[in-house]
Amino acid sequence: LTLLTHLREALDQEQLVLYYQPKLNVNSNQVVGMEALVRWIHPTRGLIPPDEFIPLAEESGLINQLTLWAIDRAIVDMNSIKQAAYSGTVSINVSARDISKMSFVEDVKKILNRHSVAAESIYLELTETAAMEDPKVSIASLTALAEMGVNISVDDFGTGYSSLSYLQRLPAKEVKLDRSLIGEIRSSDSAAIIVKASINMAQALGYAIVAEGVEDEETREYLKEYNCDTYQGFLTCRPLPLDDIRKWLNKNY
Ligand code: G
Ligand code: G
Ligand code: MN
Ligand code: NA
Repeated sequence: LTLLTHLREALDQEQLVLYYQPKLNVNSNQVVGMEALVRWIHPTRGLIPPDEFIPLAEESGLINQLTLWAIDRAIVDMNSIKQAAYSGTVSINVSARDISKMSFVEDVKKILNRHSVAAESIYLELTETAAMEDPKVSIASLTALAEMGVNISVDDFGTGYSSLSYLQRLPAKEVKLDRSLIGEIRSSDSAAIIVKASINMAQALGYAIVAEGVEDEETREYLKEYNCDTYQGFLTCRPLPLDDIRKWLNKNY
């Protein structure tokens, strides 16, 4: 059997699970959201990271089903850990192939309705490259989602061909600065200048900023100084299974 056949079965047999990583306010460390990150718990191979099967899902078209599953599961999971310290908003990663279909908009709406959840409580993350692969349909579907109230988030900003001029064409609420830039703040003056300028420009354009991959307190201090809104990173919490996230919330908040 091929890996793809196994992946199809995995999706049907609940072998895919979502891990969650908190998104926190840079100043207060308040939890403002969670990012869902898929993992494959393979019966013989153990934990398989998304880099090893998402490309396969994208090529085969299985990604459409996988993404809708992830949105549904993330909503159910977040409802189960909503508490005083955490409102329950959740970010799900989506691919070019998801947004290149207008039917995606209706599919998302159905999931939100099924769970009676406000569109504003989900963020859909995608890279700019993904949005520009089939810009006509993608921008139309993203715009329809944004008009419904779904938050659009631009992931991995600062890598590839992402640029602030393309960004203007997307109905995004949030921009996530890639961890390759954030990781260099301490050691490289130019990286620090780029991060600071990107934060200023993106905020002036009206976007909320998330710094990804914050691994130490010193980097967080820089981000405070730069007025960055929120961050994610190993400094505070790695992506964890739902039960461990629940424990982490109970212990820390
Ligand atoms: O969490 P981790 O480092 O393993 O994630 C690796 C990559 O896989 C990241 O780029 C992330 O955006 C992507 N990824 C994780 N979960 C999903 C998912 O549910 N759907 C899609 N399309 N990509 C995901
Ligand atoms: O592309 P995307 O931003 O969705 O990918 C998120 C990936 O980043 C996940 O695989 C997650 O495990 C990883 N990640 C999250 N926080 C950190 C961090 O502080 N350091 C590093 N190296 N990776 C991180
Ligand atoms: Mn992401
Ligand atoms: Na990213």
